[in-house]
Formats: sequence, structure tokens, C-alpha cells
Amino acid sequence: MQFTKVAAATFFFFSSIYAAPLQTRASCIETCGSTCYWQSDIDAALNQGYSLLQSGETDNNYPHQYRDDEGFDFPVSGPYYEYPILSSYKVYTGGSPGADRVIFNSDGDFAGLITHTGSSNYDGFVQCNAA
Ligand code: 3AM
Repeated sequence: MQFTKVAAATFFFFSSIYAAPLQTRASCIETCGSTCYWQSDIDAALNQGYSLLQSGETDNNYPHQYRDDEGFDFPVSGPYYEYPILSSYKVYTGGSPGADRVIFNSDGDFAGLITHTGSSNYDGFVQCNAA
């Protein structure tokens, strides 16, 4: 009896530790490469990029205009701007931009997520996918 209780407690302890990373990303909505982002990650990246755009500032040259040479069909009109969204889920404030970008327009409307990961050209982009 005592052994069963200890075994059960041990099981629940380890299952809670190992399940935690899965649970914390369970609300992700869009996948770029192998990274799935929450709505809150996207909002945070967009807000940072748009606030820099409004103040005319940049971090490591971001945000900058995205010309949409790929011809993606975004639901809002341009001109478009790109800002890094990081696979660490931290807000970008300079340094390596990684491969993933949030695209927004001059009104700060969300246009989409795109990524260099999976593009046939090194500098090219593909659209991220619904989770
Ligand atoms: O700012 P963007 O992403 O439009 O061309 C890419 C990038 O332009 C390339 O370097 C430019 C300036 O940062 N680049 C940067 N990170 C990259 C990555 N992870 C990348 N190209 C491919 N993969």
C-alpha cells in the first residue's frame, strides 16, 4: 500500500515536470519552421516593431519595409514592414534576428508571419502555417 502511494506520487511528480513544456506551448497558433507561436508572442513582436516604426527608431535595422517580392496574399493592404519574432519567445531588441518575421502595415495591422526556414533561396521567405 505504502509502495503504491510512493509510486503514484513519483509518477505524478515526473509527469508534471515532463508535461510542462508541452502544456505551456499548447495554445500556439502558427508554426514557422519548427517553432509554434502563441497569439501573445505575435502581439508582443508586432507591438515592439510598430512602436519602433512610429517613433522612427530601429534595432539592428528592424523594422524595415518588406516589399513582398514573394507576392504573398496578405489580408491587409501595404506598405508592409517586417520585424523579427524570435524562437526563444522573447521580444527582439537587437542581435541575431533568427529566421521568423511578423509582417504588419503602416497602421499596425497584422498581415502575417513569414520565415526564411524552408525557403529555396537563402534570403527568400515562405509563409508560416496554422498550427
Ligand atoms: O531582414 P530580412 O529577413 O528581410 O536576407 C535576410 C535578411 O533580410 C538575411 O539577412 C538579411 C538581413 O538580416 N537573413 C538574416 N537572417 C536570416 C536567416 N536566419 C537571413 N536569411 C536566412 N535565414
